[in-house]
Amino acid sequence: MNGAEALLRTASGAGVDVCFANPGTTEMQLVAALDAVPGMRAVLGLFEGVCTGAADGYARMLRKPALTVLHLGPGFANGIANLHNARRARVPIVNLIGDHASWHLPYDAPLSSDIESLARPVSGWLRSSASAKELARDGADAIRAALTPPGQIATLIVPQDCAWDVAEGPARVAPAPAPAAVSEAVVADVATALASREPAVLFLGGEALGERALRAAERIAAASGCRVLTETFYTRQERGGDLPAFTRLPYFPEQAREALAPCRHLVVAGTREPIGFFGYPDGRSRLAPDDARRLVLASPGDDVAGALEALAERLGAPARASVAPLPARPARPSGPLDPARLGQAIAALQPEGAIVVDEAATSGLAYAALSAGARRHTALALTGGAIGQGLPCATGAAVACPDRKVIAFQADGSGMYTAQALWTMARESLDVTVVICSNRAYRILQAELSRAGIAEPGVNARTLTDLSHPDLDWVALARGLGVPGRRADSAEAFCEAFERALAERGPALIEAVL
Ligand SMILES: Cc1ncc(C[n+]2csc(CCOP(=O)(O)OP(=O)(O)O)c2C)c(N)n1
Repeated sequence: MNGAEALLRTASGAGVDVCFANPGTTEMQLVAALDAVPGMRAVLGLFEGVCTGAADGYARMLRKPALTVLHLGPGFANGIANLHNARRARVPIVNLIGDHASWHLPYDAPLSSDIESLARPVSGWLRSSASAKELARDGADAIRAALTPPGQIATLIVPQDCAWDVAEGPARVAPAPAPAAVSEAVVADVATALASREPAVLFLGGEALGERALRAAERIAAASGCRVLTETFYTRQERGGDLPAFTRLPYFPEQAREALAPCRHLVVAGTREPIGFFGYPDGRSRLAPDDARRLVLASPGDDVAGALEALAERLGAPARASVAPLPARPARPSGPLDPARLGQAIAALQPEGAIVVDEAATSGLAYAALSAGARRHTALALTGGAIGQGLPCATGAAVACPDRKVIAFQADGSGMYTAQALWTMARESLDVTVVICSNRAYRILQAELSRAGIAEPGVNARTLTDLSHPDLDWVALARGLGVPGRRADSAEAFCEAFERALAERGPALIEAVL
């Protein structure tokens, strides 16, 4: 057996059996090994950002890594933006990057580059393999590193001679550590602060947005009177049905500061304290009042749900509490299509158990609130702000969960970064309904121009924020990539097209003209 096969047998033995790939000559032994190892599923992405974004979506749903196989420095570089998002999402991914044979490297062949320098900023664990005999062990270490709570990106550079030389066989992956238990002292400290009944906010993110944690948070709110706010751009949130509907922290800093005040105690669980997405000339970064006391109940990598439950117990909370009535499912809308009606339609019609990937940007604001009243679903958001994540993430989520409907709620500008994902959806018959918010603009940037005081943007500023001339034809683009598409320009037409897409299996796209 060669090194490549030993590596992939190691992965398969650890249950890592999906590979999102865009290979080249340096990865040919890895490609061949994908067939030598039974049960491996290779999925081709036509751009590396599709592979890395798909690995992110897959990991969010299954909490285990997929492999990516990427070609040298340039191929990896094409995948970095979505690895940035995945790093922010704290998900496990194992990247395998082929490199030239070790003896070929000194000659600086055309595709040679400093792969380690490219990989380091997005990799929690990084290694270049030294020999075929060590490759399987390196792979096992990479998988364990990826699965170390809360989850991280592990990147293994595979010089081609390591892949083709003879190896000894697969290695065993040591179990990753469990999430760390939060100490009673921390729980007691937070309980004392909340019991003071001074204005307090419980800020939930990361693993605190799962069902157990959300129900515990509701009990804490009932017992202490604190307010609960959730992260703006979460990795994964369970929503709808009978789950508590907490307010999401607004994106713009003025609104976020208003939502957080008044607040004497800021208790953070599963994430970090909220920080503005950007700095503005006012020089402020933090969103909670400066004089609020910061308390970290549980950090990423801790047993977040366990900590919230312990806090609820400590506060003597009732076993089941409800602090606000459950929002009603919105009615099916009618009339001209706009972001509000679009959000209403999706929230009204989305099926039980859907996975909703939200990269709808400004068109998704209404939906973000209304979806609290939708049927029970799992929502995935853009964690790192690097746009072009939605369609790949939906692809990976659909590979991970073939029995659940995936809805890719997608802004048009962001969608164009990685539109190639549609082809992978078609080829793999993935059950994804793609809704394109066709506002034909980089609307958020137009809003930012006006926030910067530019009331009348000049011709260049207009050019750089407008997507018309020519209008993108998403139905034609989808058809060209193998996905049937329809265009809707009224709420009625959208609802009809959406229901039809939901009723069928396989990918479908609706261009919602806004
Ligand atoms: C990789 C990357 N490139 C550029 C940007 C800057 N950027 C932020 S939002 C945006 C445009 C978003 O437009 P669209 O997706 O159509 O959503 P809309 O604002 O119209 O709702 C751009 C270019 C970014 N965030 N990430």
